[in-house]
Amino acid sequence: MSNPFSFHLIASDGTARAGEIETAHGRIATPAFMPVGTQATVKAMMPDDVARTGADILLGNTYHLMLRPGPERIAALGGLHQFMNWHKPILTDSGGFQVMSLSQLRKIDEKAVTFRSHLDGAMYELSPERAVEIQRLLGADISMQLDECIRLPAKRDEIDRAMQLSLRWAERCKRAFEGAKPGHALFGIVQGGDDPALRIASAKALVDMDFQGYAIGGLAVGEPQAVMLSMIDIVAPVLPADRPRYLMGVGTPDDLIEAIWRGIDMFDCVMPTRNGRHGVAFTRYGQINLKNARHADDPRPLDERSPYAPTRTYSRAYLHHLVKANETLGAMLLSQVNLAYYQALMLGAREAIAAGTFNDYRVSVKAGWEEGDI
Ligand code: PRF
Repeated sequence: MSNPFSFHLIASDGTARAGEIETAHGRIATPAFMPVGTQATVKAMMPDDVARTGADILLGNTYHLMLRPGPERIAALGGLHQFMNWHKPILTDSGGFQVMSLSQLRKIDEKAVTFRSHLDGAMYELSPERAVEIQRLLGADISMQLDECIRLPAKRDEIDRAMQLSLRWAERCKRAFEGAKPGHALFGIVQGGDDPALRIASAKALVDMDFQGYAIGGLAVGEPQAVMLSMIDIVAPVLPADRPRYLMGVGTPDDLIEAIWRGIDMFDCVMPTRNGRHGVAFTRYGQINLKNARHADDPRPLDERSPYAPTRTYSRAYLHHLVKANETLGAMLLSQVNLAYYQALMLGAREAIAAGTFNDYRVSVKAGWEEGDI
């Protein structure tokens, strides 16, 4: 029998928090960044390499895996951890957001979202109950409720409707999750767009339902960073201090630092791996576009002081060459370099929070991005 799911705070510094989540597949130090492993792989990376960057947990996607290879097949093959050879915790997103951004022809009603697969045109139905069942078949340590996320800007009526529907789906997901194995958790998702009153109403209603953790969804969907941060400022105080808080699909290193400062514990984003595959490195000096011809003769590594060996080892000239030649190794190395940078940023945040110096840390990492490397 595995340990129950738990979260405890280790330290706080103003509203910033450092803590630890315990799951069926082990511990997650927070603030935590979750690399995105959409199709049962973090693109261009071996699972051991993902772990070596410092990741405690990965994100998987209900939407992609329900279409291919199918959750029943993954369950028969021993679950997602076994299938992809990743034996640390996995959080799965519920699919609602991906249906909205990827599928053609979709219809949302009270019962479910019905959509046409972007792969072969077949019709699928994803209800709150099926979303929970799929995540159980995958063996997710942390499952997410099915929600409806809408792009901003949007009319208040539309934001309100999607938020209320998400609350009703939250209740159905909670009921469907009853009887889950120990060490597994279900998180609710706060919606409400850029409307403070709707955000507060959503958060309060979810807190009354008593989830094991709370996500803030519906942000980084077209609004300015200042609006996103003000929504976190409004929602975080409504959430219980003893549960983890997850900002979905965010973001840049600056977004992460600013959100941690406001009390967020968990993040996921495709940015480090996607930008890496497109030739962009994240470093203490900010983003470096290795496609740029100015790197062609540069023998320096990306960051000679990095604790991560590949970041110290390969010259900018070599990385430039790999990227220009479209070599697979370029995508592999830059995905690793970027995830290692994101993880180092999280480790630095955890240490600074424990030391009570998070604001100094925040100011100094931002100064590094501003200064650049020349
Ligand atoms: N809901 C879900 N997944 C998400 C989001 C959301 O609102 C976002 C928004 N940034 C990213 N991923 N279920």
